[in-house]
Amino acid sequence: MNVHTEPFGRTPDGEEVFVYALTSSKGLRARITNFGAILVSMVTPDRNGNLGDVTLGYDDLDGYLGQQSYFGATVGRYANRIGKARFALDGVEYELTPNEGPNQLHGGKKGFDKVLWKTEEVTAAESQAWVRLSYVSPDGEEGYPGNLQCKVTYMLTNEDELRISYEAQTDKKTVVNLTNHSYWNLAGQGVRDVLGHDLMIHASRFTAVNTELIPTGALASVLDMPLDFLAPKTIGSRIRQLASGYDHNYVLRGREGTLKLCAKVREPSTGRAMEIHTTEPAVQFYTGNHFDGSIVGKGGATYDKHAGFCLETQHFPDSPNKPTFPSTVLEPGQKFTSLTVHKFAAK
Ligand code: FUC
Repeated sequence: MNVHTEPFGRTPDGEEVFVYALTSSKGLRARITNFGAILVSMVTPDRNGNLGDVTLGYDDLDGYLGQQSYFGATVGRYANRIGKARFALDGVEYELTPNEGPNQLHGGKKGFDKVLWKTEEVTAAESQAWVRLSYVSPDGEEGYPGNLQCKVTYMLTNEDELRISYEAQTDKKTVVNLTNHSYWNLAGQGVRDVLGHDLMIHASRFTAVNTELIPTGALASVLDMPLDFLAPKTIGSRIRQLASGYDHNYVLRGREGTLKLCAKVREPSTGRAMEIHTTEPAVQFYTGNHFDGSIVGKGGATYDKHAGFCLETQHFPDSPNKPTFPSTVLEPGQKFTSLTVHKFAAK
């Protein structure tokens, strides 16, 4: 395995930003920047051994500085939505920065995707290579209580896996929900839309939501709905039955906290496949519904509607206001941990 560090530009404050390229002996390559702890690219072979970048994003730091799409980003302190941008802990009300109408999305105006992370460790060993990034989110940032010390580790293995793991600790009771927001296209980024990918999601229920995508508290069945991916189907097979595409939080089968199957995806023209396992209880499936061709991404590609899909492993949206949902509370003295494994293949 191999790790290569390259300069990636400077933030508007003049701080130097880097890209860490992790390469496996089979040629898989993951590039990660410490700005936003973003996965910049993921190169994997197709069934004929042709290498291709399977994530959407930008060629340079400038693209990421102002981005609204969360390409490849680490999302926090709370991924997904918190209704009315508020919650209470032990009778104390916390008001967050609203950034989607009255609600908060993906950690607020300046979430973890827009801050510079510190590089803790960059290592290449025989069968894995990894980079560990850290960020201390100060007490009160975007309205959240507690200084939160966060770590994200991206590890590439010789087993063709990209393993993304998280750790967090706080000095005051708080909430935390972290995810990676990569947009995948296994045909190769910018090639065509993702509607022809075969998808299986290991979930029979989803969190029912109101018109602002805030959960009602009910867990509804996917059966007999376009949301049912228990048996593999193409992403496009029923997408037209939905208003603009998929943007749903699926409740994964299996026990929370254990590494379990989340989803399997395969792109027929290249044979590229990806299998996701996670310790998280849910996954947000999003089909890039907001893309309209106006974003110029890597290699000059323009991203049209459904140019990529996200499978964001996470806790349920609005958990801080939903006592029946798995808890996202983190107490001082506890350690939050989370792991998601993406295994790539071509067949
Ligand atoms: C997903 C969705 C949101 C939003 C964002 C860019 O997480 O849940 O609706 O559009 O991506």
